[in-house]
Amino acid sequence: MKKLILSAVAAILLAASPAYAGSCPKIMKQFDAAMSKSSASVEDKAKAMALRAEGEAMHKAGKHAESVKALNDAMKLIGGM
Ligand SMILES: [Cu+2]
Repeated sequence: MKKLILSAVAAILLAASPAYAGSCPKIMKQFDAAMSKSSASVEDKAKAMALRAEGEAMHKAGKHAESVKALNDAMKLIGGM
């Protein structure tokens, strides 16, 4: 059931992709603020930084849904959400 909801959410995100164009920079800013306060391990921070870079690259490539997902994953790693 949870999987079903998640794939429905993913489908909506993909369909609404252009509407997310402005979300990525917002999340990146939130991430940078959260990173400076994060007490996550060095390892998790490194993983989060890699995901953030990936998210930024995908944002620039116009893949906003994927970008938002990577950035949110990065936020989770550093306890930012
Ligand atoms: Cu974007």
